[in-house]
Amino acid sequence: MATTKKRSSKSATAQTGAGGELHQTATAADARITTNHGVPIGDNQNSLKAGARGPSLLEDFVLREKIQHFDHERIPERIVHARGSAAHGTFELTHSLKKFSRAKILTEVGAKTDVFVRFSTVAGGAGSVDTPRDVRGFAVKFYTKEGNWDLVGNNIPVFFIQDAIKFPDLIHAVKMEADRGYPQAASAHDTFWDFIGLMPESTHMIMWAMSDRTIPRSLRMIEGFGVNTFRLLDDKDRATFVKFHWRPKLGTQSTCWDEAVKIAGADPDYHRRDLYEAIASGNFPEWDFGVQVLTQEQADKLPFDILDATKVIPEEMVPLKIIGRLVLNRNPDNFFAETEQSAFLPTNMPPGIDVSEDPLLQGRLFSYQDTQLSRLGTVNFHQIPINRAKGCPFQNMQRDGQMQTQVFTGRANYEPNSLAQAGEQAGPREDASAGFKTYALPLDGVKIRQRSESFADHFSHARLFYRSQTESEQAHIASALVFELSKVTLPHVRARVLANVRNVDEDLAARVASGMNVELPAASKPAVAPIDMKPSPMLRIVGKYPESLQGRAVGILVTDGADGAVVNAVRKAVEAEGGTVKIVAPKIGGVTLKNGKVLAADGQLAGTPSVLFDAVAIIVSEDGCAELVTEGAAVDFAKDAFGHLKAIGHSAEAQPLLEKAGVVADDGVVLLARDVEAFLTPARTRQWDREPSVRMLA
Ligand code: HDD
Repeated sequence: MATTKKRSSKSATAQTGAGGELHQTATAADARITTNHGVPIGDNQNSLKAGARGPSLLEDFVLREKIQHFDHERIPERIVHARGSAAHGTFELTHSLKKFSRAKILTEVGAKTDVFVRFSTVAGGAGSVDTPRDVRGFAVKFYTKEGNWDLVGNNIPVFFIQDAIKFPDLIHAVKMEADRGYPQAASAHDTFWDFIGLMPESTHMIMWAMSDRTIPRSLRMIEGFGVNTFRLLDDKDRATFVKFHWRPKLGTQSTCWDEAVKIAGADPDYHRRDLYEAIASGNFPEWDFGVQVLTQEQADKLPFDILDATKVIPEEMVPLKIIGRLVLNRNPDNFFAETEQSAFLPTNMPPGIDVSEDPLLQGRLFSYQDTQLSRLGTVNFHQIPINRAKGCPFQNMQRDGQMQTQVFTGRANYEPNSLAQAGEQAGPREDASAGFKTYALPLDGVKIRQRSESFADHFSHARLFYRSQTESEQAHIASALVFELSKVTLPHVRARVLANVRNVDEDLAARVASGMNVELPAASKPAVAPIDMKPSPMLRIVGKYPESLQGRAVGILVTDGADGAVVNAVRKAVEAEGGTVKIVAPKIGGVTLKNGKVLAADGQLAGTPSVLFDAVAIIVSEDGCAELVTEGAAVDFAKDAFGHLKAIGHSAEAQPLLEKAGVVADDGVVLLARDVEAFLTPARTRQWDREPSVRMLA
């Protein structure tokens, strides 16, 4: 496997890995299983008993240790973002931000910094599926020379609420309902929409959440955003504001809703597997890193407050500057040790980066450190290898605590001290010039619990987002709202949401009401009348991703007697463009081709539906097709591919199956000859034009 580092196997027990972590390995020379304390075990099959058929003895420390350790294997899952998948990688700065920041990570062009990135869903538990409609977390830990920098973002640039004090309410509302314990990993239920309707500030985020961005095709195809506004500080401690962005090289791509639902059954680990397999096969996912930098004066001129996390700064107003590149190139060796124990803290920032007064961010500065204590159980969680600052030394006068693994020498556990004068180790000292500094923000005010008036506009940005979308993206937002609100059982909750949506766009509200066959309520009264901003095409997905087979998967359904030359031609062409091919056959043992050769299958038809692919080819013989038309999984294979707007290449013999599946000829349905180019063109994208013929959109 390209990504798994070969580690030398000199010792039988433990070695130090790339990140200073201990790796447990065994060699042929000494592969003895031991207790946790190193005592070799003579029998790992039988417990110690009073006679062969008698009760077990308390004396059996081997049994007790093994069972006890097992009993304690689980730790509390994250209260949010519990389900995640992660990878190691490298960040390389391509353009310096020296003018604005003194952080080395933002100024040393060409320097490569190790990173660990964890993607996640928000609402579901650790064992939930990968493809619910949900925001995706995009948390990056940079192991910089000046300490860890954790940029803990999402794939959506705004948030539901403006003030952290509402976070527990938001999460309680979206998670499974308190009395019944369902639904799992779903926002389509009463309590979520009840909260949303009562919090009009969430309307902008709702537009994003109902868009296709929350049903991504792959974690390799999501954007990332720091969401909150941060500050950069230059070497004279002058400040500018900054927003951070990640742009996937493969473009932002999504599934269809019906497809996402079916993937959840076909492969609950769809995104995790996709990320793991891409990295394992050397197709390293890549993102551009961009910043929007703006001064206080520029911020003052904007028609919204940049400290309000429910607002975006349109790129048309403040352009995005690409300054770096992130590549994920190594899978974790151990899911628990790395992915599960990784702890991201928005408070981890090197000198030259600072927070803003955004009240959502301010609350985050407490929550993450605090949550690790209940999750990882000790103030020493920073010593867990994945969390350790490894780009630089870390040293201070903090001592002891549970699970302390450092062995300190000398007496210097306080500061200042004069022990050096006696020739003893004096320990570290503060660095007034290059150490972390907080921006000296002039402040003048009274203590008050009040939302700033500049946060009062809750609809202009929702309107901006909706009106910036293409027609089909707008239809998806309307349909998603219909789906979600149709699962709401309380009519007054639906009505309140609709009343808010009327302030976004009257047509959208009317479509959603009609999609539910309910009356349109009066519009809610906005605190501030929404304004119409110039549409921002940068907020779209459709038309923005590169039309390419790079990173895409093509499934080829074959039967006995299929033409192997056509199968090979498709495979060669797809792989040449960076796509992957999987052979799907009625039986896992494969098929015997027309030329008598056996073609092995990668997946059996019933377990490998077309939802797992971006495009499909159906290359079958006449007899093979006659069998497939009586097989529901084969009919669904073609029907779903068509319904999910995928290209279908097929042999002439596949026609009866296509007819049974209701596949109608269009530009995306291509008769395959040896020259497969005609299939590749539609296979590089989705057939959006087909959508009105296969789906009743709201
Ligand atoms: Fe959060 C985890 C992203 C607001 C409290 N958050 C967490 C993770 C991501 C985000 C990606 C998973 C990190 C990982 O992979 O381990 N959260 C965000 C973004 C927010 C945001 C982009 C809005 C700008 N979060 C937010 C608020 C609070 C929290 C307002 C609390 C006041 N978030 C947490 C947490 C978590 C967390 C409870 C759970 C696990 C963890 O921190 O380490 O502390």
